[in-house]
Amino acid sequence: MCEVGCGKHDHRSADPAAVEMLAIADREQYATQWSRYEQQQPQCSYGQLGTCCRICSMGPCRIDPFGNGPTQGVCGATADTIVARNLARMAAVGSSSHSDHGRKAALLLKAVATGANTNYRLTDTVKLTAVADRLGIATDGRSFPEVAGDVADAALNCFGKQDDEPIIFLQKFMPKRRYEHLKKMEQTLLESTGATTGLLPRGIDREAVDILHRTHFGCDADPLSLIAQTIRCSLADGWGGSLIATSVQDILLGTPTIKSIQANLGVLEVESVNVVVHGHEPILSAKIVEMAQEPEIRLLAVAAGAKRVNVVGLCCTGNEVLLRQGVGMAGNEAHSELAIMTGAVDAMIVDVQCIYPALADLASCFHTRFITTSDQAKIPGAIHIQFHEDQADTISRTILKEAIAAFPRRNPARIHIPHHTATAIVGFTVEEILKALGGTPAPLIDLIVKGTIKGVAGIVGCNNVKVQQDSFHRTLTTELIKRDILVIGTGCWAVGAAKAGLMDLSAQELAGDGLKSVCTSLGIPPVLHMGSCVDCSRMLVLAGAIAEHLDVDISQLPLVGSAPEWTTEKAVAIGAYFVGSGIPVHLWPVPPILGGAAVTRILTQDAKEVLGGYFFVEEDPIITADKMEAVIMERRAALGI
Ligand code: SF4
Ligand code: MSK
Repeated sequence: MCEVGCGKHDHRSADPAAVEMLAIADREQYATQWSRYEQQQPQCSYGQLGTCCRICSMGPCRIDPFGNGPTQGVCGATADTIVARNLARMAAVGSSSHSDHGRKAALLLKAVATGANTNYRLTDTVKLTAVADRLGIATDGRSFPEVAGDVADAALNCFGKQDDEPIIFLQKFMPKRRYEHLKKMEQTLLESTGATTGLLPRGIDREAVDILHRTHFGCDADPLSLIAQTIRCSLADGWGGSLIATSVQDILLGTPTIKSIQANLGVLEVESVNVVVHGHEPILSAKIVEMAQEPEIRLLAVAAGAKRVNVVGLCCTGNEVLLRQGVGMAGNEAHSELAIMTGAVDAMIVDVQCIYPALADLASCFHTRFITTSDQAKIPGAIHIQFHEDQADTISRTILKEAIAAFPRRNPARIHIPHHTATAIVGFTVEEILKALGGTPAPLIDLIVKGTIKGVAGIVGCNNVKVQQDSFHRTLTTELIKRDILVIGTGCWAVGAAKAGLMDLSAQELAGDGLKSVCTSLGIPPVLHMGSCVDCSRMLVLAGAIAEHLDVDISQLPLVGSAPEWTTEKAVAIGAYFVGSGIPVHLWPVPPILGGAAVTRILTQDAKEVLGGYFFVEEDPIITADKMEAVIMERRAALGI
């Protein structure tokens, strides 16, 4: 509740729409992530430090890093071994989640290319040709389906190949100097430390399985090689699975373009059938947006007494349809329960990742149909309608009919939609950024060299109940643009920034004079929405384009990353592939590594020398901005600019 009792402030969220809904949650005694978090106190400090192990049945073992108790598990594993194994497993899960998403997109591309799936089409053939060219796949005189089939094969081969060559997407998209640097570092690590674990990923599936193997009881106990494999697996995500997901979705669904949208719970409409799409994979949700426009569905909605079907987004599925189809954004992760509490959500359709199981229970208190669609994310209490890509049109219609059927069952007395929305200019893909710059990164580089823009900060990640929702996102972002640092980013950060109005043109006024002048002349906000979590790969590609243009390594560029309210294992993988790509990354909350002194040193200090990127932790957003600016200024000085 509000600490000062005024009802306007709430330590749980910086978003006024959330504060409004939380007052209702308190009044109606709805359980939320915040109430369950309180019930979890005190949380296990061994878990927070990363020093608990339950890898085998001689455990669970736990180690107090301050020396109060045993210094080894039953098998002799040290705190560093345990911390490194736990971290590696987090990265393997995060990497697998993104990459399995990419695999499904690639399989669909193959099916569309061969004609086995006619529910989707090759929407963006310009992107198809660009990806094929980059991969070295012939395009001249060939049909688009032929080329698409080869692109799909190249992508799918990245998952399952068995030789030791780095995956083709990484080979072809990672800038040459970074690639050569990682290759050299593999050799240096071998010579100086005897670490034989490489850094360049051989196969997307293989690197995750490698972690599962090496962290099995009685395998790798060396923190250094465990961390090297963590980086390798994460690079397979960033320059592999996630890049494949982004590239293929652009080919199938269209590369996003710059557009204006509305963000926050106010996008829900009292008079319309509200359908919230939530999760990560846009293959279904894009189809739902499309089918909602069909005459049959529109007529059914009107017959049920509604004005129309209003599809809106949440989390990253929301980001995907927001960027491509311009649908409204209801909120980020911490808004998922609050959306249902408005009493105006007729159906929440979820696919995979970042979906609270609690949503099923909460939906049962309302008329809301909570519909799961993936066998990888089944939730007790939900209605399950399994999605199949080859029946996408039919299944989307079935789902929309469920939502329409729920509409008349609303209880008008329980409807409360906060009237908060903000305008956001979104859709800043690499293609759109380069187009705005005249087709080349040169103008952006000139501005950075002149100091008009000091550098670029990439912010990613989630909401975390341990941080006041969006508060870190808002303060850090505002502070960075004030210092003439262009902010780009994805995921729930992007939604938070959009809701805060930081992606509106009016946010130019918050920027420093240099950044403001650039944004004014280009007609863009100082905070750029680049997409969903897998679209962090767009940031890698942008960094790569700048590095290639300057013929320097990414680790020399005035770039810095942050995941200021991170929650998920995917964020661990993203952070690790940024670091592996040469970009320092700020994290808050503290990752579960502090119980391992050597692991902490490797990730926060040694990594800088080997990779150029490293992690740092900071709780205060202003001090974080100081530290991120310091990274940028250090790199500028090293470049002599
Ligand atoms: Fe304990 Fe070792 Fe088993 Fe972990 S692997 S639970 S440290 S005995
Ligand atoms: S949805 S991974 S809570 S950003 Fe991509 Fe948000 Fe984090 Fe999920």
